[in-house]
Amino acid sequence: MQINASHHRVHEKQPYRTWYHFQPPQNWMNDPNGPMYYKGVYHFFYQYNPYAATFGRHMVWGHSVSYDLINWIHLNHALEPSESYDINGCYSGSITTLPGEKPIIMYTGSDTRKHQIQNLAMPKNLLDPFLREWVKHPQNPVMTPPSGVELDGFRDPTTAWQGSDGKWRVIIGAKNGDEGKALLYHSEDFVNWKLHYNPLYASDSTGMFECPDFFPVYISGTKNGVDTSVQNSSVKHVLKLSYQNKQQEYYLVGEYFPDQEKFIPDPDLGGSCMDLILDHGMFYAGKTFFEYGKNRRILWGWSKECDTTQDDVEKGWAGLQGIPRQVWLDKSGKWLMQWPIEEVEKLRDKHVSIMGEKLVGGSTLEVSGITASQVDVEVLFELPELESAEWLDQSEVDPLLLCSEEYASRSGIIGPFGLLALASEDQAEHTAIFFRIYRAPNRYVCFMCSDQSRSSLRQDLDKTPYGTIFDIDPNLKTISLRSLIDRSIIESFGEKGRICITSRVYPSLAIDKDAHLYVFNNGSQSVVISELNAWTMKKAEFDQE
Ligand code: DQQ
Repeated sequence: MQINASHHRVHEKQPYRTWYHFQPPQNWMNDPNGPMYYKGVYHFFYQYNPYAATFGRHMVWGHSVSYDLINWIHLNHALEPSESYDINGCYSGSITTLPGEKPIIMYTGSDTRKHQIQNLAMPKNLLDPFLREWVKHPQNPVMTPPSGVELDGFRDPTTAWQGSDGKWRVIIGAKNGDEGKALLYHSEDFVNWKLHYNPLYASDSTGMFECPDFFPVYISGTKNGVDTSVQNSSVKHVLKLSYQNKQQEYYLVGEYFPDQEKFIPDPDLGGSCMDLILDHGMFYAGKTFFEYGKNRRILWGWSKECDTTQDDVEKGWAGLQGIPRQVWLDKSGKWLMQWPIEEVEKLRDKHVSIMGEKLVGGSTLEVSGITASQVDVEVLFELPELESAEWLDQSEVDPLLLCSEEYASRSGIIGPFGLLALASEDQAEHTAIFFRIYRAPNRYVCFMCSDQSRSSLRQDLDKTPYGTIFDIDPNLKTISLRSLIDRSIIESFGEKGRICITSRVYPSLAIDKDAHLYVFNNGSQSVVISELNAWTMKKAEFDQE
């Protein structure tokens, strides 16, 4: 039975509601759950509070379906608290497709005592193309917190994978104090699960590993994805963990040895590479799925609001999902690449381009002729000789500090250069997404930042700037930036998807027709806009069944 959702009307003037990023009609949404492609239909489930625009005690699994991952039909909730084992919330989980094309949800229930336990649910009718109704398994719960794990720190099952011995394996996120654990369970029948004596991975200072995700990636550098159960010499494995203490998405690339149930992360990347983080901005609880038809692995992630709870209540909603991203292992074998799924390009409408335009130091150029509040923009910058870059003493570098303090407006040598998105005409409001290149002993490094500090004249917002530093090829001639701008979200992809940063912003002037988009260069060396293409984005369709 469907919970009677609150009919709080979403505020009429909604400059921050997105045109093409997924959101339900109203109320609070957080983690993506159980994404899958099944018989021609994409399913997307999500943590949802049907009663309010804030997180609540009775979280349900919202459910929407799509034929293209861009236009969606919202359905009734797939799971709602109803039994003693999930009465305090149906929390995050995943879907595995069992032999005979039978999808099964494993999700965390918060029980009568708020202990976290794992449960199963199956579609009521496999012939329903939208799999609208889900039935909870009679043997729930199938896992309860083992010893050495906190009773409310045992959640978020991954998609399961099957070993060559035919057994299913699944990871459950867990914690004990500051210790995070990726617990591994085995099962012959998906119902009776046995804890493996060692966690697949553990750390001592991260806090809870929320929303783990574990999947193989080809080492050849191809963009093709691979099924979660594949294990052979052509793949490495990625273990993605949402560190609760840091509220950020970390991942490890390494070797998985199923016989010993060991995952050994590759040794330190060395150089100036920081920890591997999926997205340096507001992007959390990510989850991937493999799509057979198009042979790709797709990542979803939740982008939380940075305004106040009061704002959310007034808006009547909170939470967005990033545009789904294709993920693959870079040909270096060291990090993941991410790129918005090609389907988003269907929404591209009015197009403008700039070719071969030199941007001298201190200059700004408007990208006019588009609706700058919802844009897909791709720009390729031609760089000057890297030898001219300024020196950086890396021991003193904190990228976040460097990105802040209106760093984009200060002059350097090669950069800062990039985009001013959602800018007011006088540029008093803008979000600067930019690069700056430095020399370091034996190498060159690049900063990429997304700086919200001037994103709004409003004072009561979280405007923390985001950024990172990464090594670049000393022969690098060009660097690329793509931003998906959508009213209150800017997803940016640097260097063809090597670095991703998602920002949430709430301009007070730069809204609707009053938003502008600029390219800028504050480095003393000129950079050339080798090619820039920008498209106004059409509205995606979100229908309620
Ligand atoms: N959100 C869910 C949990 C998960 C957390 C509850 C991560 O299952 O650990 O809504 O954002």
